[in-house]
Amino acid sequence: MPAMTKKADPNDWQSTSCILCSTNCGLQVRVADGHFEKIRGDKTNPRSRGYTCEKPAGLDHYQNHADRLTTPLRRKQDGSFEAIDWDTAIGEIAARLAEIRDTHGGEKILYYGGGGQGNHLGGAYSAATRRALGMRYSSNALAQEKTGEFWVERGMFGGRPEPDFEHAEVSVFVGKNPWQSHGFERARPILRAIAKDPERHMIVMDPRRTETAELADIWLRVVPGTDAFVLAAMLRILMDEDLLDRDWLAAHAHDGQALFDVLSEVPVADYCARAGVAEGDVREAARRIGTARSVSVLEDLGIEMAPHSTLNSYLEKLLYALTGNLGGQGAMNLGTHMGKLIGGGKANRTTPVGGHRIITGLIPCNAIPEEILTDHPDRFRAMFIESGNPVHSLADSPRMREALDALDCVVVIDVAMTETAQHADYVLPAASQYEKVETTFFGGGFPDHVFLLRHPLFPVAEGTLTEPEIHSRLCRALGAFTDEDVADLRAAAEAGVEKFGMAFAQAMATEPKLAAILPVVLYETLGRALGEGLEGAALIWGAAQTLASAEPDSVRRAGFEGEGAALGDALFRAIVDNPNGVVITSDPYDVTLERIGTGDGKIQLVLPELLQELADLIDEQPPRQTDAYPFILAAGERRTSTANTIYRNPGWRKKDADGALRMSPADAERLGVTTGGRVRITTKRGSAEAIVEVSDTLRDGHITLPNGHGLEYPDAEGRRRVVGTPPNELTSGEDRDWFALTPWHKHVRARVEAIA
Ligand SMILES: Nc1nc2c(c(=O)[nH]1)N[C@H]1C(S)=C(S)[C@@H](COP(=O)(O)OP(=O)(O)OC[C@H]3O[C@@H](n4cnc5c(=O)[nH]c(N)nc54)[C@H](O)[C@@H]3O)O[C@H]1N2
Ligand SMILES: Nc1nc2c(c(=O)[nH]1)N[C@H]1C(S)=C(S)[C@@H](COP(=O)(O)OP(=O)(O)OC[C@H]3O[C@@H](n4cnc5c(=O)[nH]c(N)nc54)[C@H](O)[C@@H]3O)O[C@H]1N2
Ligand code: SF4
Ligand SMILES: [Mo]
Repeated sequence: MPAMTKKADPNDWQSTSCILCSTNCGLQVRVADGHFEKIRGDKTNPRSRGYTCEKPAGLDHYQNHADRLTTPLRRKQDGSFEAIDWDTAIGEIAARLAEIRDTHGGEKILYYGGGGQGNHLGGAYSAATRRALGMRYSSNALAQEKTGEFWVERGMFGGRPEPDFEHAEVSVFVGKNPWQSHGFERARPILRAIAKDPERHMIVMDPRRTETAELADIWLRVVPGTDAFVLAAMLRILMDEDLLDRDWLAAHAHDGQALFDVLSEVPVADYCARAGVAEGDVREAARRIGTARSVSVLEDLGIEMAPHSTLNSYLEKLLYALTGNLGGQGAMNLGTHMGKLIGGGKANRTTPVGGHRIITGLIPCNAIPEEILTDHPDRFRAMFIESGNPVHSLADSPRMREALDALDCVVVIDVAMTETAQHADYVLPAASQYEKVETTFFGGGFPDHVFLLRHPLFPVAEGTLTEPEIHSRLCRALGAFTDEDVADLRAAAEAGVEKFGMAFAQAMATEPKLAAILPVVLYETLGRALGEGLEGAALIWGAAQTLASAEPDSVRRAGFEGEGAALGDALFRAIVDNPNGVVITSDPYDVTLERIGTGDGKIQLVLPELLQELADLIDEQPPRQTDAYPFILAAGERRTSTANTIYRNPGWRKKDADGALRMSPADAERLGVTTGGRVRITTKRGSAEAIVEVSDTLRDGHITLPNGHGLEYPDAEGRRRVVGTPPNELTSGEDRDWFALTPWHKHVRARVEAIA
């Protein structure tokens, strides 16, 4: 097959995308000598249209830093690591995991991770290794934030509706600070435009006066952890004031009577008082939502990582579902999907030891330690961790370390020597996200779905391999395939993509051995024919074929032509040729109602599992401060100085270098501290030090720490130091949602003392 793209001139600006948050804004960069030299927004990207925030300016801190891994490592008896070569590493890992499979069963090996904010291809290729080893369980960070929301969306809509804030008359943010955390394209200009426009309104529910709250028309400053009361009150007001879209509901939703019965018991004034918000403001917010032409709503960690997590997600979705804001410009819409962000998996599965609900195929992160630290015969015996740092990012870091140390074998694939890698038996160094083809499967937008496949900007770093290559070598070492098995498909790929498509379909239908490791087969055949650097794009060909066959009209509306496989091939070619992003599907708004995937195409307003919790709110008093723990700590706030743990070098932070503990002026005065002063934070789980920043954006009794800080990194003398406060030394896996087990990181009871 001829090479699909010309080799880039290093002096040219090259299109790529940012990997620091799920928005993945388009970038243009110039690179030289293995470094980023210049970085700017890509005006030709159809989605971000030149926008970026300040964070990608530091991307060289990701690409080049002192903690990058450059060789496979093996743990020695004394606990230290020794460098080994790739063949030894692959051979030993395959042998040890195969032994665990043969002794205890492959399902005793837990897969964790698979991707972060900018890379989802590693996880997609891991499907082959997982099948080769008989692994059945997996988890990743989504199962400590979004699984409750996914369950609600699946139950109500059979899909994941996307907001359209660019056009919404009313925009609602619940426990979400898009000014800092984004979560949709061009967040800051869009927020500013809404704030300026007298015809459009913004409603924000947040206990802190965030940058987004500053721009809001109505800011509901809830007492932390009381959102369920406010949301329930708003729904009751919509009912009472006849603001439900009854005709629309009759046409598009199942009967909601069981829900309305519970809502009609909600005491509006009482619930507003419990949440510390003025009833008039809540009524005003409900009226705006109920009377607007279009409403878009976005929730995030502020309600997901807080009491009533899954119930909050349900009530938040009802705000737009009951007012008919599904389908239409400025409202919520159901788009197309390129590849799978979340696993499907059989329904009603539970975890092997604790019997916890598995949602969208993911074991709740909070269950992981208890599925290991037990003598139960079904406990996990090994973990395969890829592009995830559970020791640092999951609740209760001490217990996660204990769990990893109790396993028979831990394998970590990462670019950096992380807190998790420190506890591995084998560490495999991956090529960075700018040294290989990569992409993400986050939502691509509606009505136009933009997809972007990044090309490598740098050669694969010495000593590292890409994830597809690692999985291919593991599968080979496990005996899952040989060169001979894929020889015919290789020849077909060399003859062109059309020939390959037919041969591949045939092989998948007749050779179960190859079908089981489909991603690696694609990589070894079509991938090799795509040419150096593009091998990992092979799976995207498969995804393009799947999309073209599932949504041919949407793909054609985006300008692609062809029948059957030819349509998928055309789509694939455009994706590979446009690293600045390409519109892959285009939809009319009314397609949303046709995409409701509940089985009969109607919205489910009643989720029976959550109705009792909603009814029981009546007996719940809001959290009271206690003498032992007078503060509510939000452990993990998005700031200009945070990007999960993607930047490990603290030198990238120009502001907030230490990741300050924010507190209100009155609290600071009471404790006798000022900005820059040192304090000790103590929770029931642990204790840590932090520097204070006095901030009038906080309520009294509410304190916040940034997420992603407190990483270990070598200083100028090469000594490993922790800079900032690692939030999960303070959190516990026990404080969590009963339904999805989501941790209450925004609601950690804490005590603070000044230290001299
Ligand atoms: N700069 C930056 N951006 C990021 C990231 C990053 O690390 N840095 N990470 C990305 C990721 S992985 C994610 S998941 C998103 C998360 O994005 P967000 O969820 O927006 O981020 P947070 O700041 O963690 O929490 C949002 C808000 O919840 C509020 N909050 C706290 N307690 C409560 C409460 O009880 N009720 C309500 N209503 N609100 C409350 C906080 O004050 C905060 O403003 O950000 C993404 N974007
Ligand atoms: N207390 C508290 N804890 C939190 C949060 C909070 O608000 N409070 N936020 C939570 C949220 S929402 C999230 S999403 C998680 C995020 O936490 P994690 O899922 O652990 O994710 P990241 O920090 O995004 O990065 C994961 C890993 O990917 C590695 N990596 C980068 N590029 C590559 C690559 O190309 N290949 C491989 N193999 N590895 C690579 C990085 O070095 C890093 O170790 O943190 C969670 N933890
Ligand atoms: S908004 Fe997110 S993806 Fe866009 S430039 Fe900032 S960090 Fe990168
Ligand atoms: Mo996240």
